[in-house]
Amino acid sequence: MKIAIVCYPTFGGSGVVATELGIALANRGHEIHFITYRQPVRLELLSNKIFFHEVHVPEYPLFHYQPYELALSSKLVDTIKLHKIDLLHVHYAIPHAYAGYMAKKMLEEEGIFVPMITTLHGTDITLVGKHPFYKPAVTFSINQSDVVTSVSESLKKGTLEIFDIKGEIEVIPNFIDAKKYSKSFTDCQRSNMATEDERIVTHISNFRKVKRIPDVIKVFSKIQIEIPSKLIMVGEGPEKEGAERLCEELGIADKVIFLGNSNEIDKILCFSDLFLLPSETESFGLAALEAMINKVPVISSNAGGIPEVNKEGVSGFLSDVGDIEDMASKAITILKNDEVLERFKLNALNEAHKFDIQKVLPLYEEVYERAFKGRFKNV
Ligand code: GMT
Repeated sequence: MKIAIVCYPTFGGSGVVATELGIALANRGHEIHFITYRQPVRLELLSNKIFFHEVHVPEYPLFHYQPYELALSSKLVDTIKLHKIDLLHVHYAIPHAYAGYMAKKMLEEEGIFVPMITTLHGTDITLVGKHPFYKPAVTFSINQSDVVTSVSESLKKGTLEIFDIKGEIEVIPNFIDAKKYSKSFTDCQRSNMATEDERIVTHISNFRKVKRIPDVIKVFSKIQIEIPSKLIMVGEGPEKEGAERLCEELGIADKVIFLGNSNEIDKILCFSDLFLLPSETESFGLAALEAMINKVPVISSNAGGIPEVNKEGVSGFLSDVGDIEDMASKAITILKNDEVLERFKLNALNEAHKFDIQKVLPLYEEVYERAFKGRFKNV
């Protein structure tokens, strides 16, 4: 099949999922066309099966806001016609499903019928999409999609509660390519980060409010009193400066390393002993799954879809949002004993395997085939 994928090209989970999905589909023989405003961060290799089409928005001084949706829908129309695309898969409802719908309608005028699959990722629903300024347009574009998928049961439930959805929402969980992790890194360079006797605790995110960055710091602050350890903070975002200040205030600045954005997540996770994800909400928690496939147990909140990924007492522990005491004491339980840590590490790996791409990819392929066969349905 020839599939156009629309996504955000940034470090966020939805862009990562879309990119990894496209690469995996190309490996199965599909022709994949990524359409977005910059080459996606995890899309290193283009091939004869993977193409990237950049959306340009020419600046015009009259416009207070440059019309990205307009440029995207035009680019979709041109690319779909030029490359004879069979199917459009948009990741993140805003504004991709909206632009996709416009492209579909323009193409229909020319007798071209392209089904649209919309995958909901979380913040497009739980944070941004439900805002009254966006809600009617988001409801409309979800309802106009030929197939709607959600990355967790929790997000499906939330979407049905917030929006007036007419059709089905199918849950297809996020995934990980387990094969990529079967060989372990030999150049972990753990010694650059911590001494032999120290544990390494890691957090990776976009440092937005929803990630509860101060909780990460406070939990670590309690851990390091009991257990010699370092905290590695990976990512960039609005909460980063405050986090650096909090480390100074708590007197732990020498134990916390802020690395910024990284393309070497796996190398960092390779020498990590524990992952912290105390988020206010998380539709899935891809970062937790990436930790787990690298044999890193997870201490998380029990919000949203996280319990579908991190299993209580198996791959780690879950606490109520904001319960710093509980998160710290559970973290210490895992970290204080080598055997316990090793058991949690193996469990984390085993749980992560349940989300192997080999299991999840056929679910998307089945959806594509169904949408393609029924492509005249919504005309
Ligand atoms: O977590 C973020 O702020 C980034 C966001 C995104 O849109 O990329 O992540 C969302 O989608 C990921 C991939 O499906 C999920 O793993 C994250 O849980 C979800 N984030 C939230 O729901 C807050």
